[in-house]
Amino acid sequence: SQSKVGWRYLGSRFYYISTELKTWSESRQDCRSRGGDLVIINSREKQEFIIKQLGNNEAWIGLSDRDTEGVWKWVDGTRLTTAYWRDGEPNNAGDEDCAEMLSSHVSKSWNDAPCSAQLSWICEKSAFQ
Ligand code: 2F8
Repeated sequence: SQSKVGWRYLGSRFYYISTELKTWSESRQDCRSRGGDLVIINSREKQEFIIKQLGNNEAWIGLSDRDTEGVWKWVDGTRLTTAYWRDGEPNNAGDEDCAEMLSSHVSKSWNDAPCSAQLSWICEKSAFQ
């Protein structure tokens, strides 16, 4: 199996926060090359865990509305249900189709940003592979 150096463990899954900066698509490619994908945040526990790992930083998560404006989907194709947007987000300011996590209040920490922005990113992969 692949290296787990730099990965943190929660609930049978590993999470990795990059130190480099990349666009959303390049970030996703990196996660896939590591045997995972950009993180899907589908519980309050995961949201809290990721916020703690992130520290004073911002990073891509596996959420975008690139296919249909205003329809936010996770990288596994599922629709967004529970969301943790900042107040006033997503606002598509300019043209923003990719979601990032910012270090702010745990229940309000996401922003939509231009997919071409260079940010850190968060990968997730199963512990069983
Ligand atoms: O005030 C919220 C606003 O802040 C920035 O725009 C000024 C963000 N832009 C980028 O991250 C590129 C907006 O996404 C955000 O809505």
